[in-house]
Amino acid sequence: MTVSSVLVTGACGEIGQALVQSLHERGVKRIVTCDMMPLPESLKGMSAEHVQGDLVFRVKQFYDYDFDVIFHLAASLSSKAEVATEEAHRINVEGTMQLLMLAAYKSEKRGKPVKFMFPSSIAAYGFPSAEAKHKAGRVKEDEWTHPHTMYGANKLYCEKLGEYYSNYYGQRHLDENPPVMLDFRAIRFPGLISAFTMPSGGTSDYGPEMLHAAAQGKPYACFVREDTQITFMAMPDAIKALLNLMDAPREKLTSSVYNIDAFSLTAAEFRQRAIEAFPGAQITFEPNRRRQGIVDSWPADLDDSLARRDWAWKPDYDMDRFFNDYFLPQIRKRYGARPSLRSNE
Ligand code: AKB
Repeated sequence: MTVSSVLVTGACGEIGQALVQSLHERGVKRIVTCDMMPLPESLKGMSAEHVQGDLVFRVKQFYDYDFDVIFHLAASLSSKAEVATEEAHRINVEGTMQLLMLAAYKSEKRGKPVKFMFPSSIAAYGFPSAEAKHKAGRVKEDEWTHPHTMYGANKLYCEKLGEYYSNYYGQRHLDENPPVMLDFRAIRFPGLISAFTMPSGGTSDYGPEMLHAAAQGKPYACFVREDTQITFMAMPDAIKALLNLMDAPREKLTSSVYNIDAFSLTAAEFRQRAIEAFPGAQITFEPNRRRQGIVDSWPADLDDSLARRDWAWKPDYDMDRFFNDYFLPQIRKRYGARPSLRSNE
């Protein structure tokens, strides 16, 4: 699909930075970025315009722009959202609703659907206990959607809002000549790990935090138990998924919301991998009751067969390839050899 004009909100976040780079490499003509933060130096030549500020108050400005695709990545993540719930609701729900209304208006006006790409999350699920989660195994999109967190509830509700604005907004679908509606597509992401950026405010952060700390020779106290298990994915696969779903023909899609999966491992297995790669890494476990509760409510594994069937989803990185072909080579380039280990190596 030829995309000429794109808006990326949350462009300075982890997914945002990687996505802007990929859109630029694809030759997208005009990439407009929006974030609370100034654009990092590395992205400056790639964004035609950077709108800095609170999205909720910036959306009005975008009524003068034309976008083929909106990637709405701006969000307050799960751990942060639990300590500032009202603020999280405003960012996660109000921001999304404002943008959906913009996309609905633009789709109708130009007579062509604006694609609205939305990163949802494993946080949309909620198990009553760690036992129930392990018993359930791989979870399908319509199972266990009882989130325990503000962030998860926000994501699940925004999926519903997206479906509403795409299909039923103002009951216009019942008109004799229904207007063109927007095209909403969401992915429920597992925990993501980038070799280039660090997450902040999330609860799956213990995975990337542990690996980045080990690579830098810093001690790390993991905030969840050793047996904690959720599913993770390499950042390049997350970007590939967003772009593949964007490119998928609408008629092939049987859902607006898709699970994607790559590899599932426990915090103890993460530690083992980190120690093998960085001998001498100091990783201890000091579970935090509240953050532990959040990950205990998230699935250990996702069933992504719908995405595999409808738009040929397949991750490039399983657990071994993630460590050997992506994370370790990149992270070694980034941090170099650890001074504290040089004498032992
Ligand atoms: C978080 O931990 O909040 C996010 C997520 C799993 O959506 N990384």
